Amino acid sequence: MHKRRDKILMRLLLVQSSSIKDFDRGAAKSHLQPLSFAEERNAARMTQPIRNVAIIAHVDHGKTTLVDAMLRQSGIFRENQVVAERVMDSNDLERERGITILSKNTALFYRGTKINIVDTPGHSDFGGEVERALRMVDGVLLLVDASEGPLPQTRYVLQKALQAKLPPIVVLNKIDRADARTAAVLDEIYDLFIDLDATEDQLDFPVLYTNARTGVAHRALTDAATNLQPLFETIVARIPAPSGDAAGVLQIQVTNLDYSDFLGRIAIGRVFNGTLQRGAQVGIAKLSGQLVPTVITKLFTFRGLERDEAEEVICGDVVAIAGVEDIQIGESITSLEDPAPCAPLTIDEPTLAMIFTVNTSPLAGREGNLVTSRDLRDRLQKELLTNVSIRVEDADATDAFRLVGRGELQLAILIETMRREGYEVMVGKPEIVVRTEQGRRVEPLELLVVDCPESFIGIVMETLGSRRGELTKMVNHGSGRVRMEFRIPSRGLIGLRGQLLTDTRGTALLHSLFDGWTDYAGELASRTTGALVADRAGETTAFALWNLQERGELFVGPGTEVYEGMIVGENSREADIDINVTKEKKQTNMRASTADEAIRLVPHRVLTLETAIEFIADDEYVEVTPKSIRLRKKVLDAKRRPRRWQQIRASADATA
Ligand SMILES: Nc1nc2c(ncn2[C@@H]2O[C@H](COP(=O)(O)OP(=O)(O)OP(=O)(O)O)[C@@H](O)[C@H]2O)c(=O)[nH]1
Ligand SMILES: [Mg+2]
Repeated sequence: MHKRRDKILMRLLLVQSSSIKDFDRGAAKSHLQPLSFAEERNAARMTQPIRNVAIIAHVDHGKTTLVDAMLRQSGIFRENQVVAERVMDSNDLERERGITILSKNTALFYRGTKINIVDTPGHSDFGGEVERALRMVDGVLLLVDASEGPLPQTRYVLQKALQAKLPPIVVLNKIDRADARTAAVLDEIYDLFIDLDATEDQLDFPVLYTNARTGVAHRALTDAATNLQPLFETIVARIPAPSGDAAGVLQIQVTNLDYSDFLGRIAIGRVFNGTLQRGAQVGIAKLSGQLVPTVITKLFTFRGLERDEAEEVICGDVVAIAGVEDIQIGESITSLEDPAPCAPLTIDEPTLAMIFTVNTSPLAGREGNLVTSRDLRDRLQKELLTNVSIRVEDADATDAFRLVGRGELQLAILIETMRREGYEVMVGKPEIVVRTEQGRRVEPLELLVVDCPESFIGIVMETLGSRRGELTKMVNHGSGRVRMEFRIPSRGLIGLRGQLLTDTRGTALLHSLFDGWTDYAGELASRTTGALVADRAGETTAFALWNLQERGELFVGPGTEVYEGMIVGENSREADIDINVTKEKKQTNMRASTADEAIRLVPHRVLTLETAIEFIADDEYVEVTPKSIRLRKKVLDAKRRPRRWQQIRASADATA
């Protein structure tokens, strides 16, 4: 026992002395005043002080930027290390889109205290990531943009944090913005806390004012702070130290999975109790209730972007474990003799479903190499292991799966990831999960905030009215923009973003939040335009397109390979029409060159994955391959295809 204690003390001293220098070096490097060394070292402590904190906020309020600044100032990077901006957004899609998709762990040292940080995504579709992250921590930094104020996802993440009884530190970020309205936003935050039934204790939150870009945190808006020291101090002072007994029964809960080419699957979790030692015989408490014995051969702790191999990890810390292949999120690692698994993780139910099916189009298999139903099934099963907020069900048809997730973006990100891996897949129109509760049909409801210039109020109200949105609040900040709040069935949100952006010439901002279940509201209006459908296979010609472009908006340019039943444009009228886009110009004596005609072609609309998904109707698919995004009718053969407008007529006649 004594030997072990000495070992720990020794390590602590090493960590503490180096980390104090690190922080000051980091602060100095960022042209800030070096800090004094007057900190007393508490070498008598058994374990190193630790704080575990998650950063939560609405999308784009600056979480990842703040983590960047914290890492830099903690001196975690080498002197000459080149570090990308928003370094925690490490996967390709995150970097391309500038958003965080997956929660990620990092750790830094502030004057001898290890601060484990979880950076979380702010977009509501990734709310499941936040729920898991909260399991790992003892407190949160609630970031709020000093100009935008609290938005739906601020409410969601704060609600989850308060429910988990995690003390918050409020950080008003982007105080440098010209339109910052810091005092008013702080009032709005208090209102939000009260609205969420925060307790007295929870209301007594500390407030910091930050510019995450320059890495400065103020305790009072006008004080002379020049670095993030006030933030680090507040974290150490106000986030409770982790509880647990290092000598107690081992309890670890896996809340995240990672993968490394060298190490295979890596399970990340918090040690709630006991000490995990390398080589230890432990039990994995499966979600099924089984206890599976295993030996832990490789453990790591976090340090900046690195992971340090460790001999043991004591309760309170966050550990990464390699070599346990079939471990899953939510499962516990515990003692074999005296098992005490952690309570299972429960997270909100997903509400949006989409059919994924193998690509059956005539051009299938040309661009991707993973195209069979088997490939698709395996890939979706793999996704389930890391993505706890989706479900996969077998759909009625063969070769089709029903994916249930949190939102269009979440599913679009999955599809985008799959196409980059070489998959071909077709997806159907997203549909909202409707369920029956005590004999009543209920559907999910959403709290929607639309922020737009005053001049567009009318059109926004009209669009939302047609989707059964109910205006609950309208605030005019006097800046020329208004903020309107609606309650609206989640179904009404499908394709809404695209339409409102068109309605408001790209100026509207939309934020939504799942807000419970409501009685099924009946049919909603769907797309009011028809499709221009290719009536034969071939290659598009400029001549044909030029003749057809009056009909609506085209999605393809000249020289594109098409097939019968492929959608090549949007009709400006309600009905679908079949058109020949491959027609060649007849040779005549007239001197009109094809080049002239090509010049007069209106540029076609380029569909992105998300706009394609928003566009399609019930009888259509988006065909996704590594190189192309095509739209098609479910039934390709024109003669066998049901006509959408005929069905609409029929149903209208029936009710008349
Ligand atoms: N002016 C200003 N801009 C900031 C500040 N902090 C962050 N930003 C900018 O805000 C944008 C979003 O920052 P991120 O750090 O990606 O925000 P996030 O909260 O991590 O976003 P998600 O993870 O996608 O929810 C970036 O363009 C940042 O440069 C700040 O203090 N002032
Ligand atoms: Mg982020």
